[in-house]
Amino acid sequence: MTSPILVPVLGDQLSRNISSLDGLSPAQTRILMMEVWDEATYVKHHKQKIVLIFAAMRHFAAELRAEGWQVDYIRLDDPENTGSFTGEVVRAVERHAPSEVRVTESGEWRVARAMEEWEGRLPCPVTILPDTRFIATHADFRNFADGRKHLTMEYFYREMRRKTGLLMRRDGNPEGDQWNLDAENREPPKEGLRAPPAPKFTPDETTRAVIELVGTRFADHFGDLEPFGWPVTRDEALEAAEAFFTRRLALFGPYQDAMVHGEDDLYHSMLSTSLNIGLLDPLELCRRAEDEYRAGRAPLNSVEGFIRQIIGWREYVRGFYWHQMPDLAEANELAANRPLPEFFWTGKTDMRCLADCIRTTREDAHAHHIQRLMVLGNFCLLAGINPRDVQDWYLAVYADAYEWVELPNVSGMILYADGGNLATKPYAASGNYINKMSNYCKECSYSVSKKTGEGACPFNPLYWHFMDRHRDRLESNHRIGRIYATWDRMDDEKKSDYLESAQKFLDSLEPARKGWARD
Ligand code: FAD
Ligand code: DLZ
Ligand code: SF4
Repeated sequence: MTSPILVPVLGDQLSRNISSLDGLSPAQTRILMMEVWDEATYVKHHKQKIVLIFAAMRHFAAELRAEGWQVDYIRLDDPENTGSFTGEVVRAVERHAPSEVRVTESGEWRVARAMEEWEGRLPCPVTILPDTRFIATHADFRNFADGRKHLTMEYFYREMRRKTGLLMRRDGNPEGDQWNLDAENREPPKEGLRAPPAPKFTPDETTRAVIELVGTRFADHFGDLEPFGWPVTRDEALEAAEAFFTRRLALFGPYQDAMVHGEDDLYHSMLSTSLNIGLLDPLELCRRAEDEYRAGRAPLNSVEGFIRQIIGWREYVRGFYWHQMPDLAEANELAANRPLPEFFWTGKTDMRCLADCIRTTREDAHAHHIQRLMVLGNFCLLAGINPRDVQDWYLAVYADAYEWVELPNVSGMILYADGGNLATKPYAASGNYINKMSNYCKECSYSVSKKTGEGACPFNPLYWHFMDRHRDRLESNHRIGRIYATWDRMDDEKKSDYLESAQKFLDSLEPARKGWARD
């Protein structure tokens, strides 16, 4: 082959429809895939996340080769491996003297900045193409955001419904005459609520080799290595999706916010890991969900709820990330400065809700949305944990975590660190909310009904401590300001009981030792 086009395909671009391969033939192309130390360690990812990416990359490379593509696949342990994307692209250019390097834009700011420097370092042109796996382009988001005071997701979501036609009627109105059925997505769990299990996939020889590699090379990273059951090929991901549509979707809506001890994922899809690396396409999933509604097999609140998560939240946070970076990574509106407690890594806490969410995170590299938001996130918000520690934790521990989706959720949704651009109010809640939406409290060593003092659920005093210390910032917020009338009606003794209980609890937190998230 003379002067091929070199196409680096990153670990979250494992799709035959990736824009960098569009219009190319195997004869003119050299694909480059690389397992690199920098990506595996810029935060110390959960072991299963590294297995997922490397195993999916190796399977994808094998599929491409079977179709006739020429793939340079650089393994982590290849002796010449430089450990970075840039180093490997430079080496591949030296090997093949390509006429052009063509790549799909990176999902992350950090890597996008590195890619922008390739042109200056390489003797050939570099073309960076848009990532067409997303429904909203960067320009779509800019058009939505320009001139708006608040970047409310709801209005963006409606534009995405119109753009895709999903759950739209011919007359231009939404199916069911309502855009958003969120109010029908909040059923507390019934006694004994159990969901059909999500499929787990037995690792084949390729995946087993990666498990061994990760067990050896990343032994000090957080999380259980096995059992590993995530889909690592498109066929497996499609099987997981089908299982969701036929067995879980119908009850996804009502129980979207419910939490049950031991039922880690309830009716959630467990598809984010496959979606985020390109094994599944967001639109194909939404159209499949819509089919279930049209065939009368799933109700509107479930199907709209699922579609909203994908063309609403997922697209929105991606647009928001690129719109707000790089400032978003540094934002700390509430001046939160407490270090993350050690128990986020060890799971050793008497708070049963937190212990359970951390356990599922350690075992599966996954926790569902309300666990991430209203248990773990709510704790970080109320306790005033600094955004940098929280970002590192979420980025490291979840198999679906990439900065474009993690950061807006962490800094915007849970911490209010962006000053309310993403969330119109902080998602602050006392133990009451967790008690209503879960069965955690029944067997907790704290009492959720006790407000202060020994044995009181820590969320109760922490809630008022948070409200009190941020009064200046939050009182004028029309969605939360009314809460101060309740605070003001309390007598001074009760107020100081709350504040003292919270302070005592905060003082008892042991900060995480260095080295969990980064070396
Ligand atoms: P389901 O509940 O079945 O939802 C379907 C799909 O909708 C998901 O697969 C996901 O692609 C999308 N989705 C749902 N909620 C969101 C959201 N808030 N933002 C973006 N997409 C969403 N999701 C990630 O993919 N990666 C992350 O790093 C990530 N970090 C998060 C951090 C915090 C603090 C919070 C509150 C949420 C985070 N989420 C993240 C969103 C959400 O929790 C996960 O997408 C979800 O738990 C994945 O499980 P699932 O596939 O079963 O989701
Ligand atoms: C997350 C990750 C990890 C752990 N390792 C690799 C890798 O070795 N090679 C690779 O191509 N991609 C990896 N990834 C995913 C990248 O971090 C991701 O592609 C970039 O962050 C861009 O979004
Ligand atoms: Fe969590 Fe409080 Fe309930 Fe215990 S009592 S499970 S700490 S909300």
